[in-house]
Amino acid sequence: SEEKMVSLNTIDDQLIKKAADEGIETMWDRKKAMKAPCGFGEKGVCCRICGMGPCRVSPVAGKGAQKGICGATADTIVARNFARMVAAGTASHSDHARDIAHVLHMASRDGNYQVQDEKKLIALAQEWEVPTEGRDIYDVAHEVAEIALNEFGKPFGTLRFPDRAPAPRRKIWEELNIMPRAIDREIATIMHSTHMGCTSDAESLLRLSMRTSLANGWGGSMLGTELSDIVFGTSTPRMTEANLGVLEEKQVNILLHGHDPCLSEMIVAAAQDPEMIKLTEEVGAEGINLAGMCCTGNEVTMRHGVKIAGTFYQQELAVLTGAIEAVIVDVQCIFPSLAPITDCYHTKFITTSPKAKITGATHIEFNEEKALESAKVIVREAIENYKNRKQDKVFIPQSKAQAITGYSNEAVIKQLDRVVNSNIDPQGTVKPLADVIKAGVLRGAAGIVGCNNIKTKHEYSHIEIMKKLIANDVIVVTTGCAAQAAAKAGLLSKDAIKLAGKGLQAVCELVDIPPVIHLGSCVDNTRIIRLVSAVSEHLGVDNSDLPVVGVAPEWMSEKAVAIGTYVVSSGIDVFLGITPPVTGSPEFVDLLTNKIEDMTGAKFFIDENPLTLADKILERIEEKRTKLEA
Ligand code: BF8
Ligand code: SF4
Repeated sequence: SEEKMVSLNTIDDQLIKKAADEGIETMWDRKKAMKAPCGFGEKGVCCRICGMGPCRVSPVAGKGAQKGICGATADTIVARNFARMVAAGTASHSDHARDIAHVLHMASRDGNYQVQDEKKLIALAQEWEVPTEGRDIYDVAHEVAEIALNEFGKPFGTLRFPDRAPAPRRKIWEELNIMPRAIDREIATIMHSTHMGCTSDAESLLRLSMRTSLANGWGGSMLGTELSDIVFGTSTPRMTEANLGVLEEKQVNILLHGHDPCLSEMIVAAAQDPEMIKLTEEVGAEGINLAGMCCTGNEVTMRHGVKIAGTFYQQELAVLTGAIEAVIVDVQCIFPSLAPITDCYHTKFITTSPKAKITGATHIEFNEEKALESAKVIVREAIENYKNRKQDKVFIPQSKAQAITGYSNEAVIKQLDRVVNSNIDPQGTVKPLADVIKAGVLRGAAGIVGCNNIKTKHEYSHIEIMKKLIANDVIVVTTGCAAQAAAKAGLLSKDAIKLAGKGLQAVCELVDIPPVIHLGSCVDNTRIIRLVSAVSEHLGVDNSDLPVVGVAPEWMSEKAVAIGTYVVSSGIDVFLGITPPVTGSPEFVDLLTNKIEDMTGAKFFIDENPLTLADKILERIEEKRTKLEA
């Protein structure tokens, strides 16, 4: 019911009540004002692609308009709309990665951006056959960056990273003709093929979507992860705290929200600058408290242990505390409503990217060429704003949980090394993980990822599914806002080991990890597909043979659609807790939830009830086990 949706938990409810008392509008008010969503849009059968439309065709066969003016059927319209979501998601992740490649290209020994992980840079250079012997590391970095940038628009050939996939998987991609070419090219091809009067065949549109999604997972997103690790350091496990209780009464609170570490890393550096610390003392604050939100929150927690203020749905709630001096954002998942809501307090809302200018915000463009200086200008705004905080409007809910964040694949393997007898087996492989999965000590693994969505009770699905899976000896890795939900629920701490089944408990104790493992931001879902691929290669099987699943219980963004599609295309089943706008086409639903399995060995499962979704996940994992053990 409506009531249940708004009632989140005592912490958030207190802030929602505060909003009501102060006459401030939130997403829950707007949801109410929206009334029922448009049935055509919900089912994906509204086409706005040309000026003869919009054409809304009937989602029911044999009743109402069956075709658009041009003759496009519901199947065509749904498949085209889906493809465009994949293209937008791929563009977002990949354009984020492009900025990091540019930053690597400008990195220098005495500059603001440096190479933090030389080992990873050298490994990538060798993979790409860039000479490294006797060369200055920065020359290598610049050449690697240039190759990375060429992956976006090279006129010939296919992408480089798909070479990292297991051989049987590459064969499938070649046979399906979905081996991705240049990243920008795949996005452009979708925009072209979905233009009025191009591809109308639903299955062809799905294949185009798959190829473009692979240009994300094994292209743009993977570059995002790799190059971020090289420039900012590969993440290592660290203790942190999560939820709005991390905000400090007597410090300058800066909320870092968005995605791109090029900005947030510099804000972290600026906040430690002696000049900024002095200014903080001058305004009478006890320090600068950075708190992260959404994927930027993941990026800075995994590399610096910066505390997590909360997830996507808490962005307005964070401002409602009245305790934030500045909300600093770059790109993606930022509510335009942050402008009017920050206006109700002293809080400054600072946009920094020409790609995400927001009406009513203060725009201070971040200049990568003068990154630290630029970040200091922004941080100064926040510090100077401390004196404007209105104490009578401040309410910080006293709730936070302990969490361990920042397991890269390298960090996971390091934990696994604890159980390797180096007289028998080499260190530095996924063998211990592959062994316990094969033996059934762990029944399987799940990547639980993605957003919050107002269509469901916030975080309930994430947490219920995580708890059910770990109790059944399924190890969970997590990224994005799902990871932050897990942090807030205490599932990223070793205390949560007691919630796990016996097998998983034993594994967690032995290798000293929590049962739910934080692998980073949403671009870092590439860490998951690489980990799965490493286990497949170790066992000499394909990804689709493993008892491994992807789950997006509360997804909302186009990026999530692109991720889900590349995960299925990579041979891993994806379980969705929110129905995508495809149900107006029985053919496309059948493609996603059935026929795609014949192509990729994996498919989508959709169920909006998290409890039955979890049952289906466990069932599927056992089904895959039967084959693996045969
Ligand atoms: O890329 S999980 S709400 S923050 S889209 Fe956005 Fe979804 Fe959060 Fe990061 Ni990912
Ligand atoms: Fe209508 Fe076809 Fe134009 Fe879409 S492309 S708006 S279905 S005429």
